[in-house]
Amino acid sequence: MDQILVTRSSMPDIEEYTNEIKDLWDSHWITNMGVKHKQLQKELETRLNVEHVALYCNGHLALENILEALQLKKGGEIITSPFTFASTTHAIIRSGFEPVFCDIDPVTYTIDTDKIEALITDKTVAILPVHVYGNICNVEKIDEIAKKHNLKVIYDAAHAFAVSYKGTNVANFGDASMFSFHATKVFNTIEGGAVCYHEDSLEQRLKDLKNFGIHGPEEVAYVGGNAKMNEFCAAMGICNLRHLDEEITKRSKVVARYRELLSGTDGLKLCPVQENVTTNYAYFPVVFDKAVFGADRDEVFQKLEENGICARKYFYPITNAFDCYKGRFDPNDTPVALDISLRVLTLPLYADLALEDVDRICEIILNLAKK
Ligand code: T4K
Repeated sequence: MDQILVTRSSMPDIEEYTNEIKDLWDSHWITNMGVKHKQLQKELETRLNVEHVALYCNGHLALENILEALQLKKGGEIITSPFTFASTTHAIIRSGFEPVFCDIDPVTYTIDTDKIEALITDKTVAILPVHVYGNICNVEKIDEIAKKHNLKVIYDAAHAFAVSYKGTNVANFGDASMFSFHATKVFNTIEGGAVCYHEDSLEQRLKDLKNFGIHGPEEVAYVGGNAKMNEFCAAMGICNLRHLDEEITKRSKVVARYRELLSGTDGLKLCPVQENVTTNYAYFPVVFDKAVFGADRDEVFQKLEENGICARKYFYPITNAFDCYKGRFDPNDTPVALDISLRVLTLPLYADLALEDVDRICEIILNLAKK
């Protein structure tokens, strides 16, 4: 039996993709903001209904670039949560800021907005919340806190492409949002990412920063790197965008089946459906309580693996417990995040995951439950 991995990249038919890239053989223009790049950028601005989209070679560099472009005071503190992928915290530190870790809400696993204000000091320059698993942060409360304390808000929306709240696409919240278009995401450009933002003045700075800081033929304005999206990735994005709605519908069926089979099991917690949110069904996290369920996360992980099913411990360890930050942060400062990270497992989820496979995965899990 084939292995089932935590996810599988969505890809268009090969003919559709080869057709899309044919004209690149005529132009020989294969990177540095070519026609595909421009087309995808425009299509995303329309789709997300946002003023500006800047495309990147990946989400991580998109995040580093927006942190740089906002010209925040270097060395300043950025309030964020540790229950996320390595990228979020690394981007803050690599960009010359100090992360200040706020605990997470035990229901959505996003930043606990009741705990943000106590962490604000005269060094705080921004808040960087994560729409983790595509669960939307409390954007209204974050906006209120940011306005009151004059802070910038940059969302890590890596998981939240195509998600909307009260009819507004999430790309519109805060000063900027970063999306990942990595192969593992609901919408992929092979590797890729984007920053969505409102302020016109950021446009040129972001363009310069992702292209070595080059502002004109004879002017280098910033110490920039290279973070441009190439034409082959942009072409993949153009193709995948055509199928996005269909992809999300297929994912919704997989999630519905998981919910049908796992909901109501004692000691097994699923994320509730968020009110007023149109979701993208990006991840399916399950949190185990061994005392009630009968097995812990690691036992479930192991049993699935023995059956060729590779679930993942997203997000364990939490970023403030990483080896590379040993002694610098204390994961006990964020006890909810620490606890969830020890008990969570994200189950396989992708558009073409067969419902029979979902049944099998659930059966293996439920067989571990206390009888
Ligand atoms: N912020 C957050 C909150 C993020 O989650 C991420 C990325 C970022 C920022 C940074 O965005 P990017 O710079 O990556 O655009 C994966 C992804 O590499 C990473 O993009 C993602 N988050 C993270 C949550 O998951 P790994 O180390 O788990 O990847 P890997 O290679 O183990 O792949 C996972 C599964 O995906 C495989 O078992 C099979 C499937 N897969 C993988 C690849 C590479 C495919 O089907 N096709 C593929 O090409 O990090």
